Amino acid sequence: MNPSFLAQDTIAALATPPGEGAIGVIRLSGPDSIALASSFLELSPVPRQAKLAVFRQNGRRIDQVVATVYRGPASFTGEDMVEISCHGGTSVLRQVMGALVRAGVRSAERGEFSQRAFLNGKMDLLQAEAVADLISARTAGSGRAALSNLEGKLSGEVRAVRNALVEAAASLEVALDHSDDPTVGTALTFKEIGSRIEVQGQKIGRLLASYESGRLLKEGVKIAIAGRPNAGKSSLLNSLLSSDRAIVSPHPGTTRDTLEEGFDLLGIPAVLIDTAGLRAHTQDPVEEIGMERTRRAILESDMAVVVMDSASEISGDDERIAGLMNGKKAVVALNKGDLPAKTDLPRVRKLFPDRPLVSVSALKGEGMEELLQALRGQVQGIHGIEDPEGSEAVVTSLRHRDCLARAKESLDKAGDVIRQGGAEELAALEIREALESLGELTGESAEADILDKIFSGFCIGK
Ligand SMILES: Nc1nc2c(ncn2[C@@H]2O[C@H](COP(=O)(O)OP(=O)(O)OP(=O)(O)O)[C@@H](O)[C@H]2O)c(=O)[nH]1
Ligand SMILES: [Mg+2]
Repeated sequence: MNPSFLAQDTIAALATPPGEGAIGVIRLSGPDSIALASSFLELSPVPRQAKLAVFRQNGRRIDQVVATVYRGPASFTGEDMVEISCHGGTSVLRQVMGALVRAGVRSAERGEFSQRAFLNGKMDLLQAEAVADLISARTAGSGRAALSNLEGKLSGEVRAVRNALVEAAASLEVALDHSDDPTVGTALTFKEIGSRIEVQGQKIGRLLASYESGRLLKEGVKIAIAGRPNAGKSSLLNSLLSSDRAIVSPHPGTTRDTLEEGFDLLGIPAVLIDTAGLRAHTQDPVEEIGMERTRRAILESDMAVVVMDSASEISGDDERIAGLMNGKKAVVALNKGDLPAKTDLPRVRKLFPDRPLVSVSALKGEGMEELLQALRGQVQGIHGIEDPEGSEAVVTSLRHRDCLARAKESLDKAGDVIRQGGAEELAALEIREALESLGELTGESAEADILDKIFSGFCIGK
């Protein structure tokens, strides 16, 4: 981190989506932002007080705006900032941005406001990433998890672990430095250090376990819709999405390729995947490729909806599909419930033991609520996903998981050394390694290129 970072230049960007809108917000950050903005419009002398003003360039009126000044460090980035709420027209925003750039403001890079906030100590890396997660959250559940991390939930827990370990490492190092002088006491005894390492290791373990729900909340629960040709998979997808997304026809083998669509599973983000129907024999090489994709989609999904045609007998294809569901979370949708039933229900139960069965009619849109509840029930067992207030810290990215896993590994090694009465310097080294990994997580010891990579994934104006 570069403490002399504080603001060589002043940046600006449109903070709202481009296109027409009631307002479009342009924000500036950096040492000259207030002086520069003042050359175009009259600002309130009082920070955080919105003021109605006219944005003028060379005496020409461009827009009537509302501007707010923030004095650093009491601002999002920690620098002086100005937020100008313009009318959200493409031409107005282009002219205002153009005028600022000609006056010496630089157009901000992706994530540059957040990066400045991070570099100025306004938030740590986990919080900055949570801002991006909150912006891209597609459902209430993922938004809640992101907000709680933005407010510092995850950072707080990681910091508490770090503090406990710093003390343990310091005690070990004092013991090392004075190993020939038994009169020098340390804050913690060897035994206390051992149990502290164990407790902190368990805490990291719990955070690691939250990755499953974190990933699902961020990326969406992948739900493959599988079944034999013509069972009504594409019809079911369309019915759940309330749109004609996939082609439906009476010809078996209509769907050739997998088709994915985002979906709100009663507050939890999901991705529905329509697949090509699976059958034992086909002469068509394209259909064969499609079926291979179906098998892969099932394998890679978090759960499946097996669609069966309840108006016909169970076939060998249905049995083979049941075999693919081994060890997979699944719900069986007995489709075409509007037609006379021909399926042998006890046999279906035997084929899919312990799996919820729901009778639906994709054609008529019946039974969808029950199907959603059954799918939601499959998600319920996942640690932390049902947490209504987002009160548990949730790890949401592979980066987080990797840092935590490395920290845990180092701590486990340190624990082993101490248990076996081994060398203090080895244990101290492993604890230092763990601290380094945790520092990478919060950004304190993250390399510049890692930071650049993270922030460049943000949107412009954030
Ligand atoms: N009566 C009735 N017909 C249905 C229902 N669901 C689907 N169908 C009909 O069944 C036929 C096949 O539907 P699709 O949704 O294309 O079936 P699919 O499983 O996607 O088939 P493939 O893509 O070929 O694997 C179409 O003629 C649908 O109109 C239902 O609930 N009731
Ligand atoms: Mg289909």
